[in-house]
Amino acid sequence: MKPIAICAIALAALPVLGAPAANYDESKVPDAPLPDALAVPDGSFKASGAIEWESRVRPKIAEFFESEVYGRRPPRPKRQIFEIVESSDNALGGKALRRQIKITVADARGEKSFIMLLYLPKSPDPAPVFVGLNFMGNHATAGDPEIIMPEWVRNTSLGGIKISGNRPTEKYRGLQSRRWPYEKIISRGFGAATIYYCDIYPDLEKADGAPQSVYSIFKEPMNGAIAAWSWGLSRALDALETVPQADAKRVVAVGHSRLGKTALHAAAFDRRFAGAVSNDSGCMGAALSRRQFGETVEAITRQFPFWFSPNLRKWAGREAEMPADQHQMLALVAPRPLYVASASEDLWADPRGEFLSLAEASKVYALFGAKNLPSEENFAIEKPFIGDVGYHMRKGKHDMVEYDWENFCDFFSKALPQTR
Ligand code: GTR
Repeated sequence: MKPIAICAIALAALPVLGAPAANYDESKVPDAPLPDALAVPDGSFKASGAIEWESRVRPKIAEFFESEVYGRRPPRPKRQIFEIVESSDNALGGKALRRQIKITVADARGEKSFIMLLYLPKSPDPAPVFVGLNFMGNHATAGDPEIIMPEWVRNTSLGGIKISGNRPTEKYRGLQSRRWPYEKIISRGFGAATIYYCDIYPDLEKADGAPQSVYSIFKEPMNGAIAAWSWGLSRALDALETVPQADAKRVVAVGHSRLGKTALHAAAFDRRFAGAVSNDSGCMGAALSRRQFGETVEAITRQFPFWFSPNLRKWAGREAEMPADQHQMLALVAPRPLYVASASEDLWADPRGEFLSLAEASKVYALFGAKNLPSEENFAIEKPFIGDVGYHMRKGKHDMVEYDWENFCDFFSKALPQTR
């Protein structure tokens, strides 16, 4: 394990100003017992079957995560319009259909629009679809010259190209295509859809983008970027429901890192999603907070307070007292197929904590009759576990690449119903 540890220190996100140094030493992980996956947060009731868990435990867990962690998810907007603004039946070298759908959402205080990019295989039956947000604009996900650029992008720097003045650039076209291997996904029989995350809630990182976010269309005050991004995935699903070649009953929410936290949240709070992939989602994603390994509640709420409910801050350093931990968040996806992926050098996201969390959440899957569930020996580099839930740890860094997608496709090809 030594080389991994050395790499992790180099790789770990820069120290968060004012936060204690991150722990990467397994022997220093606190010995804090996990809340029972089958029980309500105050432990006063434990489910002995799936129906009891659904009716009595699940709502209390969801309530905890809304009030103490992510904030309340915005409601469905009063009005929505879906317009195909660009389409081709001959995309990706003739192998795919491409649709670009403008989604307009409107509520009491105004409206906002954003574009969903969608590729679908050319198949006689409606295809299952992976839907996820992207970090750099739809045009950064593929070299395809037809992809419409967003109007506003966050100032950032990628591949030596610096964005300033929030203006998108052609130079970003395809720059993150390794994270979106569309041709591979299409060849496996899946569609893929994406929206630029800052179109939903600008992630200014050093300031709160709420005023320019979708929250501005609602009368009620709301906060928490992850809840807003997750709401954006639900709007993507609404749009997919209008596309005849997409099977809206087989849509899987997918995301990497902060957008992996988002994908998990979307599937947890919108049960129309047929499943979820949480890739390298770490702290307040798949990883167990009680381990305080890598990123902690203290670090994340100091650096990114506006991703969450302001209530989360009060749990900083008090993880062991939190009435629920992230395995219970994963369990909100049950019994739908769930895939957690880690990367061996991504210690900031705590791969072991992500794996153990899935193993604990599996107890809820077992209540629903699942038998093929992970155990300790499945925490191994590049030996994917494809059972009633899925897990792999890719060798390497914090990222989402073709290897990850191959395994997502393997898992969901088996786990989703074959046809609608
Ligand atoms: C990091 C943050 C992580 C993860 C990551 C990302 O700085 O600490 O929780 O979300 O950003 O989204 O890339």
